[in-house]
Amino acid sequence: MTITITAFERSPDGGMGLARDTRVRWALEEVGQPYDVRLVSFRAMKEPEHLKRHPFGQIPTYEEGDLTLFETGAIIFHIAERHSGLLPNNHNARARAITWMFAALNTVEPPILELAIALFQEGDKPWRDERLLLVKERIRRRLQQLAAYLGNAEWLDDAFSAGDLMMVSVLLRLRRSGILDEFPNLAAYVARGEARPAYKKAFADQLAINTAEQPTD
Ligand code: GTB
Repeated sequence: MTITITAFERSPDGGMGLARDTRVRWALEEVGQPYDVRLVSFRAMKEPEHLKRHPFGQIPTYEEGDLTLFETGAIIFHIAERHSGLLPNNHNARARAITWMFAALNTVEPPILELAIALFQEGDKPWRDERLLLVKERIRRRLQQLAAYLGNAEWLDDAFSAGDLMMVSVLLRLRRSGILDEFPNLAAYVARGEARPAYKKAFADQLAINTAEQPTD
């Protein structure tokens, strides 16, 4: 059955891979599933046709036959459950991999999202610098804990899993801030994720869309 995902027609990052469709693309590449991409503009995302797929008017979405999903975490969990390659067969190892997916989204990503909000939506506020300091402090606290847990291990729990895919994707958002480089083992962990052929293919495909000549209307 054909899989169709949605992605930004033109990503605000110009194709640096930070928009969440890259996570879904990466998962699909890891499990070897071909997919189509429906590109949507910011305006189209808020129109009824797209709101039927995504009640909050965002990307990514995932369609496969009569199944339509939104929320990157749910989409990647679905892909990992349907196809082998992203979740171990052992029940306990599988539960731990799923735990890391949740940890990436619910524990590590929130302060990183706060940083984006502080920089891009609250940058003109008089309290900007104080807030930035607090938010960066929260991020560093989380990264210290994660770095201590990871130590010299290659992946979070033995073999690469959907938990690593999600954690690496979340940490990638920090690269421009320089904070990631304060934690050499995490920076190396992210580099290992980026070196995977599936990530490279996913990144290249979304970059190609964002660097292609855009039609003028
Ligand atoms: N919880 C949802 C999920 O995990 O799927 C969040 C989805 C989401 O935030 N989607 C964003 C979106 O559609 C794109 S990924 N935004 C448009 C809107 O809300 O109107 C977030 C994102 C966007 C751009 C960059 N960037 O350019 O650096 C990074 C991340």
